[in-house]
Amino acid sequence: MNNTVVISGAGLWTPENTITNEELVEAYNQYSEQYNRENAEDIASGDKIAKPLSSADFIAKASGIKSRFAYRKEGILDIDRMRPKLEERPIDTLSHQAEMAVNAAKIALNEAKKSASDIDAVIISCAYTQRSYPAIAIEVQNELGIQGFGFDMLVACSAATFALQRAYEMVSAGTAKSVLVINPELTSPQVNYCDRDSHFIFGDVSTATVVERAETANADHIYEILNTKAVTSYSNNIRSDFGYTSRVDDSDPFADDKLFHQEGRKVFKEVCPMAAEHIASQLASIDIAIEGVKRWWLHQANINMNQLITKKLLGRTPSPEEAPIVLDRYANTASAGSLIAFNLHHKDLTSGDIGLICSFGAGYSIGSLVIKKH
Ligand code: CO8
Repeated sequence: MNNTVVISGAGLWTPENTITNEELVEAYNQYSEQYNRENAEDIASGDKIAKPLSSADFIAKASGIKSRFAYRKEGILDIDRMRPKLEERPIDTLSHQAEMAVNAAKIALNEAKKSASDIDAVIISCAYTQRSYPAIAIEVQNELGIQGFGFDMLVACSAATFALQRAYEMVSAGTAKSVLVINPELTSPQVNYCDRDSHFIFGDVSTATVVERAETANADHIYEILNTKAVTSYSNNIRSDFGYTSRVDDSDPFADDKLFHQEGRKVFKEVCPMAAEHIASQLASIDIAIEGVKRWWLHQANINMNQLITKKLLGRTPSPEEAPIVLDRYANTASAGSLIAFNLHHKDLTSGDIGLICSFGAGYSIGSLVIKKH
């Protein structure tokens, strides 16, 4: 039996609302100036630290981010709120994250020329899920009318690649015939819009991918999964500590450490060499030369990181066609970044072309798949 496993459909759902650096910085700076005025005495006595001002130019230069999408814009730019306003939905209504997931899933199913009856497993994989149970995947499975099973998994920035690897293994082993992997990245609720160093980093988006056997695939664009590789290495440099015990550990469940926070410089320095080494050893293990990779769909956290990693690998700066960047419009979308790049930049490849999907981030975690166009 032919055991070849393929990616046969990809979907990208983008929220309608955009927030530019300028809009975000204006709100943050107004908030900070108000904070500094209101806390002038404590700041003067050293009891509190003044909030530094942010700059749209700094953000674009340091990260490559110019704008981001928000599932809900209301509240984010309100200096008396500084967080999105998400209405609570009744339990008989599709949850926000399931809605994002379904939107991307329908596009991926259409691209794969599949219907619900062709799929028998759903994985929701992302940086946060809206609740613990019932799994968002089971809600999505129900909404789409899929038989079989679904489960949620969390691996921060590597959630998408790690889930694709699990899908590959399930299809390969025969425990599922076709798997829908969905990444509804609703990051904005965990962004600290009052923190100058991180208020600009994230955006919301949803991506979806169909993984199945080559023999059942009939899409226009089919990619054989040649190899998968994952590694994790514990680090406290990127953390988000809100969890189900926040209610009982007698700390402030809304304190800064409960939101996304990081040592950005350390992450940059430590993750870039890890990612370059990971990719080089993966390609070497399957006898593919670095220059044999036609397209690099890399994680989208910081443009300078991507340039450093690809330069380490190629010995030169890749062209935008070779290593597409979507950060300028989408910002960092946690695990979805490499798949946004894939969604927007794969249809021009021709039969035999090789590409690499790779994520890197919190954990630390790195996940990658080498694929070949049929
Ligand atoms: N405006 C103006 N100035 C600023 C700003 C700002 N917004 N921010 C910092 N500065 C200042 C600093 O204070 C500093 O000033 P000084 O030199 O006087 O001390 C100067 O600019 C330089 O600051 P940094 O050294 O911090 O700036 P960097 O050049 O390192 O850029 C970055 C900061 C962009 C954050 C960069 O370090 C970076 O991108 N690092 C990589 C981080 C990364 O990839 N992290 C991964 C996070 S994502 C992930 O893993 C998934 C998590 C799950 C999703 C969570 C969703 C909420």
